[in-house]
Amino acid sequence: MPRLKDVLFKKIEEQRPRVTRLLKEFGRVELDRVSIAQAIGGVRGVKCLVSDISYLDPEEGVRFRGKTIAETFAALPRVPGSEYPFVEGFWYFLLTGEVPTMDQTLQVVKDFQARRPVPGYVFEALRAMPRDLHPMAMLSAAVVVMQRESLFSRRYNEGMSKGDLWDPMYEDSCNLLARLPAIAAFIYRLKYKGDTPIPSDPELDLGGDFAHMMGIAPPYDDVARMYFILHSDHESGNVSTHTTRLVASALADAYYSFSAGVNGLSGPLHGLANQEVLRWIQGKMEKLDGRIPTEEELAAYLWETLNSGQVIPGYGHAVLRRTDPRFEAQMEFCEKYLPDDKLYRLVKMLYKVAPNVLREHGKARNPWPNVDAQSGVIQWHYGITQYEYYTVLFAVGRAIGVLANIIWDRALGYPLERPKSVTLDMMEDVAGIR
Ligand code: NMX
Ligand code: MLT
Repeated sequence: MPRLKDVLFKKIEEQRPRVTRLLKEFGRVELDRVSIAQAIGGVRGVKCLVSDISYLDPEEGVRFRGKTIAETFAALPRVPGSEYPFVEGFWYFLLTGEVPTMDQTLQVVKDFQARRPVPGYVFEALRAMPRDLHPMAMLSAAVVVMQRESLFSRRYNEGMSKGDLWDPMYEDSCNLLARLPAIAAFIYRLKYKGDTPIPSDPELDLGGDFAHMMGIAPPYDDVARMYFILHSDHESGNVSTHTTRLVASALADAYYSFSAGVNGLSGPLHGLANQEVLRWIQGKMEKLDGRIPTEEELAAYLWETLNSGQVIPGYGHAVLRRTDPRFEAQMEFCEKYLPDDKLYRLVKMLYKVAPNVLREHGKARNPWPNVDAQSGVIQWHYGITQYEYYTVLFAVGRAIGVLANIIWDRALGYPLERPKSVTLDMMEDVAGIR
């Protein structure tokens, strides 16, 4: 049976001529134009990035390698006795675009198990950090510290051909991805469980081992698998994917690049919103001495937040114009496993009330919930009440998508990313007002 790396290389060889042809024969064909509003407004909607890993349709939501979330979950081999697929099989799928067989999946599981041991100095570095450091800062630092292991940097320094760069990028990415669950679980148990790490179980798959190292019983293993897959990628323009690719375009290795992506994810308008949702909801419950608010009370709280100039966390999106299907996928899980959970009932009520309030407020282009509106509820239910930790879970999932992206970036020889900036004077000249 060919290894994932061999299957990937075959795919790379198939794709390379497509890029060469597009560049050579059609390089001057216009994909898009840029307006002043777009230049000032965060490059919203400008088609200027390329990725085959996932695509985000505003009306439909994300597709991973052409498959919707439901199709992805249905197609991939499942962990025996579990309702969700192996994360390792999903990695195979994102990298190659091919749904792996069970044997191919198990081959990756085995490969990842061998790559799993985290160098001891990473844990020592984490232990030396102040315990009240945000877990995202800890994660980012741990990943950068592990840069010492980078094969890409070593081989680049030894001098290697541009066409081969994808190979050590693949090795670094697999090593990093295989080790991230142990690092994330270590941070959790260091910060919140009195430094009581649980060693990895070498027999388990990535999701199962993560649940085991967190010390949380099933079905949390399925929560982990679902969560990591759902958060993996959201086409390429989102802050964490774009940052990781941008940094990697300077031929920085996977450790430096992903650490930068983690830093981007830690912003409250991006991944940190899942922590903010819980903080916001808890804020309301505290005011009511733990009581679930009525719809009217919730609407008044939404207005209070908006009128004080803050955003409603977990609502709105830069691209989506409907309820995020990742929100719906998590809702399905909640309906099945925790329909009576207090927080879940509140999130459901919020889903009923918030879109109308946001529409009436009239600013947000998309009044519907995004992935972050739901994810903290599930974590809280399974005992992770330290909501500042939630974005770390998002980051472990996001690693799958961004690392797949940077392997392909090197495989297809994409160059240094370097867009052009203009001055306000220049824009006023173009507008004819100066
Ligand atoms: N609550 C209040 N105002 C909002 C919201 C919201 N949830 N969403 C958008 N707006 C405002 C936005 O701040 C902007 O105001 P202004 O004109 O004063 O600058 C206006 O509506 C237009 O923004 P949009 O074009 O609809 O959204 P944009 O693409 O600029 O931003 C987000 C997208 C996701 C940053 C924005 O919807 C937001 O801040 N949402 C809350 C935070 C959040 O949930 N982020 C997580 C996104 C998903 N993720 O994981 O990354
Ligand atoms: C993401 O998953 O990255 C977020 O939904 C943000 C985005 O797509 O812009």
